[in-house]
Amino acid sequence: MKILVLGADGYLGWPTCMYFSQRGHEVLGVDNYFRRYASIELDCEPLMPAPNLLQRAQVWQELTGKRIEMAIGDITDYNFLLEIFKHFHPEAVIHYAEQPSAPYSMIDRDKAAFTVQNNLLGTLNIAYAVKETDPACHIVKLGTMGEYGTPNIDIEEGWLDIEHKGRQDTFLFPRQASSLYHTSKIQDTDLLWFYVRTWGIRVTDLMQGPVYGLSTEESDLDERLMPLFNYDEVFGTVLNRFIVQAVSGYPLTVYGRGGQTRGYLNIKDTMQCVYLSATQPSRPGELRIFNQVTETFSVTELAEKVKAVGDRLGHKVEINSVPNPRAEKEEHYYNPKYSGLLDLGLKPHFLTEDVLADMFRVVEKYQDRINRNAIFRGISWK
Ligand code: USQ
Repeated sequence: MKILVLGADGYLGWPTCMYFSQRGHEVLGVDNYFRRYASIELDCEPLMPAPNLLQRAQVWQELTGKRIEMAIGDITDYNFLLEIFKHFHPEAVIHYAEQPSAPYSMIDRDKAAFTVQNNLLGTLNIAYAVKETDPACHIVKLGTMGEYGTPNIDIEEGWLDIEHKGRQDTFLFPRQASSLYHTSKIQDTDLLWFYVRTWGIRVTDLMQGPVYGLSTEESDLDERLMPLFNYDEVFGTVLNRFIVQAVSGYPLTVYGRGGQTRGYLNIKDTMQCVYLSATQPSRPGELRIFNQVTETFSVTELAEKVKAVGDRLGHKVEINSVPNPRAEKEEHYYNPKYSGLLDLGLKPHFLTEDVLADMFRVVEKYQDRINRNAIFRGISWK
């Protein structure tokens, strides 16, 4: 298949390019380097040095003989994006090209405005480019479990059957996010749902939980192919942060009471989920939604797991409760359904002690590069 990966430079985008390329698909990656520039601006650069996209594609070609085409540009520029579609004729577009950080979206008005503009305009442009060039092209959008929030009922996969005054209908599951970033993801889901109903385009929305992990089968070939791995407060996800904190002797930053429960998955499973979705597309006129998680943990459970493995490996891991900078429930019911991707063929990699120990070993190699000032600054939701 011809696969267009938007947001190809990010933590998940580059591994996705390699994953499809390795399996014989033709890949074009696009990125505007937002994440790199923002990491420099906020002094929170990734743990491992990451060659730029053109360099990584070159390394990939030297090692595998497979070519990944790259284009550097901004998908909120419609003419740029349209030219990409006209040149490449993708059969599926994987949409990661969003500002992905909740704390970033809460820094100030300008960063909130950037998040809204980038995430909504980018998504709108993709819908238009698909309609104008090939309405059969399947959009696989990375959504987030955070769109649902933490409701006091089970979280279904995207849709909820409602009975009201004796009548029934099916609606998108109620959404109530707890950051401006997550709210922008609700809005881009709504944009795509509108165009699915109006133009009959085909969309899969992957409601993903926080991802952890440092490597995939493909990135293990050469350290220059590793994902852009952030461990800082802005761009790092919680488990990745805890491993880096443990290695650098920084007490693990459990926010508040630590009962916040989320659905997690290994980066290797993100690759599988996106691949399974792209190769088994939704129907024209269908918005298909999967909850992309493999198991649930509270923040305290994660911290305890990291401490157990870290202590065994000779780190003296402390767990610290810091006042929660976010506005979120710290104790709540959480029961998401996530059978759709398993039905498509997902084989989960669960969070075992061996998986944690492997993460420790990789981070230990780069411990001299850890910037302790980036770990916690307390970007407040208030
Ligand atoms: N947390 C801590 N300590 C930390 C960092 C986070 O206790 O040092 C807590 C947060 O308060 C939150 C939970 O851990 O309750 C998860 O936080 P996170 O920073 O790992 O994840 P989040 O901000 O929700 O965002 C990440 C990705 C985002 C994706 C989302 C999926 O950055 O792109 O959409 O995970 S989900 O969380 O299901 O919404």
